[in-house]
Amino acid sequence: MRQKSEELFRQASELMPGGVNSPVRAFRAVGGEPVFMASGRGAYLTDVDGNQYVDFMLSWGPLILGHCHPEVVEALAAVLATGTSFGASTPSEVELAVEIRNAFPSVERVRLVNSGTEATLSALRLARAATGRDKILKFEGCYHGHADSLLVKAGSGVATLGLPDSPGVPKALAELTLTVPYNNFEALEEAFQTHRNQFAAALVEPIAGNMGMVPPRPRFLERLRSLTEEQGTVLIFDEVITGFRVAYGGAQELYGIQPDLTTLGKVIGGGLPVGAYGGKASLMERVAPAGPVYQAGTLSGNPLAVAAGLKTLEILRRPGTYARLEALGAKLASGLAEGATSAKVSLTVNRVGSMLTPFFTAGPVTDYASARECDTAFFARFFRALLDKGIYLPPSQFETAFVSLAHSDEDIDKAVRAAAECFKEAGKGS
Ligand code: KE4
Repeated sequence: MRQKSEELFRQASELMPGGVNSPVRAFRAVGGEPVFMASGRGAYLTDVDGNQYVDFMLSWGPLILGHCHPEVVEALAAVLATGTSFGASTPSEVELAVEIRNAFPSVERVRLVNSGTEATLSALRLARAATGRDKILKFEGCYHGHADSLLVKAGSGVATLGLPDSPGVPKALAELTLTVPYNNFEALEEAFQTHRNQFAAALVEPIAGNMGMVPPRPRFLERLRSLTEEQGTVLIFDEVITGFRVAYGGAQELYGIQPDLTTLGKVIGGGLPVGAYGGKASLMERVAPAGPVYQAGTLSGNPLAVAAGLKTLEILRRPGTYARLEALGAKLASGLAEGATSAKVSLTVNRVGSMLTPFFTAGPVTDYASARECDTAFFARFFRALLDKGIYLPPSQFETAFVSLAHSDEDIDKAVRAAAECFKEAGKGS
């Protein structure tokens, strides 16, 4: 079934930690061995053994147009003919900065980097420099890349400072990060009372995607915005997933809230390595060489990534794209929910637009604690059964699935039919 993948995984396991270049790809949350991919086209992946899958993982979010969109491939080919990297400014970087600013009015200045991690760590450094403060606030279950200050788990009490969430993170640094439950108003108020006027930044996924998909409670983001305003804390919206995904202007367009800084990634690179951070000119003008806050990158603004991103955004600006993404997302979510109900499986499907998560719990799922109530063993069986039927979900209960403009109604119908069978199969136990 997947002999070549298995052989490649054996080789990879002797060459790379866990046999992968990013942990979640290793399938440890779902069992079995990772599938090695040979190609992607539209909504489909083909693995090295020739098995085809309808892809709902979409490279963890970037491929909102699906794989190898012909116009994106054409744009990349045109750039390839002129060079791949110059380490110097290019006209296309200016174009992408204009498009980002047009889509995100809060982003008066922007800096392109090479990953979401780079974007968030740079935004935090800038917030600390601008406020002269060291403490930061983040939310349990939100992930912002692997910067030391962000690999921190909640301390013992809600308002106590953080503990390292990975070996190698200095305790002294972790103690500067406070982690509170997402969507928890009381914890938010307590944090800002206990550490009044001490937070340099509050960093949040305005729609969480890394505990599975969890939308903000009504008025939660508004309260966070007013508390940060009152106390001179830099509000950073991590829109690496949601930027250009849930709306062309991201979650801040959807909810009408302007953060001080925004981080972006994924979609703006169209599948190539990219990240960005930006916001108020009064903040961003502190970034080198305009100001003293240092940040740099050999491949920042890389012409290939910028070309793929520009073409992706151009296509997203065409009429009807977000209505189509909404319709596909709604069709998948309702199909999964109906299948679970008829199979008598406890399922809560959270969705905003084209990002969704089927949580194997009665729900509701509003934060990390309720997400952890999920029957992850059931999810693992469901994932593997779906995979064998040619449907590729993200290999973890605590990740977000996506649909793209390349998915057809038939693709969704196929996934819903397969899921209906897999609810029953997975329900029969391991
Ligand atoms: P990267 O450094 O992986 O480009 O971006 C980090 C990041 C920042 N902010 C948010 C909201 C993110 O979701 C991410 C990365 N997302 C994960 C999956 N949820 C990437 C997949 C992986 O780690 O392999």
